[in-house]
Amino acid sequence: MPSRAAINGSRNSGRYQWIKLNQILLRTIKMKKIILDVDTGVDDAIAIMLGIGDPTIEIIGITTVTGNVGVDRAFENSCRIVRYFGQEQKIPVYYGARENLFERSVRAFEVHGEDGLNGMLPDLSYNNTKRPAITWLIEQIKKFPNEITFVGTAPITNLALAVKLAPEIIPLIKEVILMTGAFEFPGNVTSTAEFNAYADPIALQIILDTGFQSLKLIGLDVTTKVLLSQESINKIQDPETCDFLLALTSNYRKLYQRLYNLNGCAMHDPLALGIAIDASFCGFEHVQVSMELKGEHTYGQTVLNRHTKNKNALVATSVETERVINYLVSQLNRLKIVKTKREITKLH
Ligand SMILES: [Ca+2]
Repeated sequence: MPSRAAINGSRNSGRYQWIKLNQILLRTIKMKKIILDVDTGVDDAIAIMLGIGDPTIEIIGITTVTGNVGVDRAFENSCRIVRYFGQEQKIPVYYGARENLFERSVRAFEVHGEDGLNGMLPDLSYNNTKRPAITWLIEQIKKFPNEITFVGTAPITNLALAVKLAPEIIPLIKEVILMTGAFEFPGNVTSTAEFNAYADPIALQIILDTGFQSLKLIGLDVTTKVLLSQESINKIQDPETCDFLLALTSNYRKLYQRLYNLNGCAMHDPLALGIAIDASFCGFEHVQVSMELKGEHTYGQTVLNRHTKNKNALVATSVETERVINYLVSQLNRLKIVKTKREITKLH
């Protein structure tokens, strides 16, 4: 008869092997390499958090651009979020285009606050090196041909510049997924234009003309249906992460309540990253999309055409709202805030 120690040893060894097997499986599954292109306001920050939380993807880097806020702030905010969750050694942040290709300046301070994160992270001076985003982007796409999914949740200036500078990368990108556009839904900057499309419609037209292997557009038609409510955030078990998310989204949720009488704020950017992980969250239609670049009242509109053979994009037309929110909350539940004492002092 084997001794208790031997049985325990055998159990422990079995458990150890099970954990090892899971780790190996996870590494095998975690093959999806993602570059996240952001203009970090509130929902970009939550997309970054989702990317950190989901163990099945690898965010190989974050590129930043002027959009909701200027690129300096977008860069700083992204660095802070990555650092706040202890990922600064794993997820590098790069500094992208200061100017959009279109000269009209548009920001989203009403939604995201002057600093993009509604004053939620302390104003610490980090020694973040401002490594250039566009050259890094080109290098990575060449280094990992047909492996990289590019997820853009901002005006698409960085990728447009990259494909103009190095068109040889175009067939090497596995997939491009963009939070952009309002197709059969009103705009959120003008009555017809969505923010990311409006902020740089010339860049978006370049992307639409490029001919990627796969281009998915996740517009307001679906993102406005995915609402993160206080009740959903309260399901997050780690009290610090829960409090952080409640505070981060507070103004944003109030704005949705005031403007639209809705309980919860739209998860535009997390949905785009979610599609990179599980495309079945949305239904898609293969269509042609063109940018309105001349209209006095319709500038920046994403114009959808079903009546042509020249299709250039898959546009999201439906979304499984509850499944997306459950997924988002489950991944955010994995997060743990990592702070230094100095940061805690500054927060209070
Ligand atoms: Ca964004």
